[in-house]
Amino acid sequence: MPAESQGGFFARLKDRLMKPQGGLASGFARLFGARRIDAEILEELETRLLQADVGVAVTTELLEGLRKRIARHQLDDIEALRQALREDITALLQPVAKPLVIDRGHKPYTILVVGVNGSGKTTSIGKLATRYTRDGLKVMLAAGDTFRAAAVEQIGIWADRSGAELIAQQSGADPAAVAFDALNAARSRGVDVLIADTAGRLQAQAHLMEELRKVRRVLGKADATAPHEVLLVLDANQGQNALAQAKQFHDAVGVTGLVLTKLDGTAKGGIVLAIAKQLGLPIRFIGIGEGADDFGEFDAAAFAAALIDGE
Ligand SMILES: Nc1nc2c(ncn2[C@@H]2O[C@H](COP(=O)(O)OP(=O)(O)O)[C@@H](O)[C@H]2O)c(=O)[nH]1
Ligand SMILES: [Mg+2]
Repeated sequence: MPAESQGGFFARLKDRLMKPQGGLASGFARLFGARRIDAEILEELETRLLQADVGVAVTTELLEGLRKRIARHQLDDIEALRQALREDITALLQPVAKPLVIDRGHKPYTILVVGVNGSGKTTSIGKLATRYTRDGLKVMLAAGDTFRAAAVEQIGIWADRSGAELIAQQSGADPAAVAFDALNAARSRGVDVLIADTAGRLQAQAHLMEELRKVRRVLGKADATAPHEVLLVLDANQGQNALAQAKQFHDAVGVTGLVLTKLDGTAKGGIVLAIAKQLGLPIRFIGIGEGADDFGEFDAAAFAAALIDGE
């Protein structure tokens, strides 16, 4: 993304994390409002981190780091505390802030998108299609959520809007067959990026994981190197629950990257820190709204600043 629009994106990220209706950053902004460093403020900081679903492990680590520096008189005012916290959070997020690089050596570069129902898979696929077609790439979408008729319609709208091609079958079709056909069609039409949607809910979790494994396997039959990226889409509002989902999907299909959605207005955005620390999986993109442009690459320093700096 050009520097200019990336800057605009982070201004909006900050704005949306700050949303008065329970946004994560609003609590931090109030906390850092002109006060002295004392036991009470650290206590309050701890409470807010836990409320934001940062989790006990990361909260403890952050607080211990700050307490040590306070004891050594390295932080003498609230501004220094705020800056230290921002730097610590940046350092924690940095290792997972790895953008997705489309390897042009694979044609099509194949992205398999997984996640529970409602997490934002299809929307994120639409946003990705918008991004990549704008970059001049030829994009194809595979309507692999054949479970609901509405799902095929929804991805079709995104394909039209973004100018991506669409491969779909009737609802109830085998999603592995859709993926297989799509990969072959993509190859013969010279597509650069193929993005395959999947269902998020089946009769049972075991069923879903089995189906996803099959889609993965079948893609590998059409191209031994595919899929090149397995993107897991997680809804930040799920908080600690998102961590459990990630472990399940990772065990089943081997996740290579994450998309964290709905960071706009969530009170649980602290889960990003827990995910970074505990999963160590690359965070590729974040979603901050329903529109095509409410989407961008994950940047550790920008995210930490949006979280901590307040108004
Ligand atoms: N506010 C907000 N809504 C989102 C975001 N991403 C997706 N949604 C909405 O979440 C709902 C479910 O998204 P969808 O893509 O259909 O989820 P799927 O079932 O995983 O494919 C839709 O109403 C989307 O518009 C986001 O980043 N922010
Ligand atoms: Mg969907």
